[in-house]
Amino acid sequence: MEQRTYVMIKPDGVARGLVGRIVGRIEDVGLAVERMELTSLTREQAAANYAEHEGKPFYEDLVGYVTSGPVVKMVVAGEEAVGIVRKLMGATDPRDAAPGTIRGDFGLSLDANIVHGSDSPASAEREIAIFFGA
Ligand code: IDP
Ligand code: MG
Repeated sequence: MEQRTYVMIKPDGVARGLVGRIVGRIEDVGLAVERMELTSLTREQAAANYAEHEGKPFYEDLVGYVTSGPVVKMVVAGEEAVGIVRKLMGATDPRDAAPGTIRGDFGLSLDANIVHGSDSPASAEREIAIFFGA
């Protein structure tokens, strides 16, 4: 099924100069970047994006981290885009992420894990609205 997903290169990915390689991996598997912008997130946007984690011990650090520097936000489209981007990203903890995945190859820690991708088509719709409007 043709889908859209929200992808964000987190501050560590931008700071380390990984934008081109990450976009390349997305394009290599035939997905299309429909929107892309280098920007800084407001606290409100970060809190809305991670609302499911509110109250967890890492929540404040996570919101602080993703608002600590510029990110690259994207809308990525294509056949099964949501699941394929999650596969490209690899496991949440870079220590568990397989080699060949973005987090497996570049991630340094659980909070600095390079990239965000929506976890379902419903999350994608919600997140695209938060970051790009309706
Ligand atoms: P995901 O990014 O793979 O979807 P989530 O469970 O949705 O993973 O968590 C969102 C983000 O919060 C993760 O990418 C990671 O940066 C951070 N995170 C998740 N679990 C922990 C934790 O236990 N400690 C610190 N940070 C965490
Ligand atoms: Mg998630």
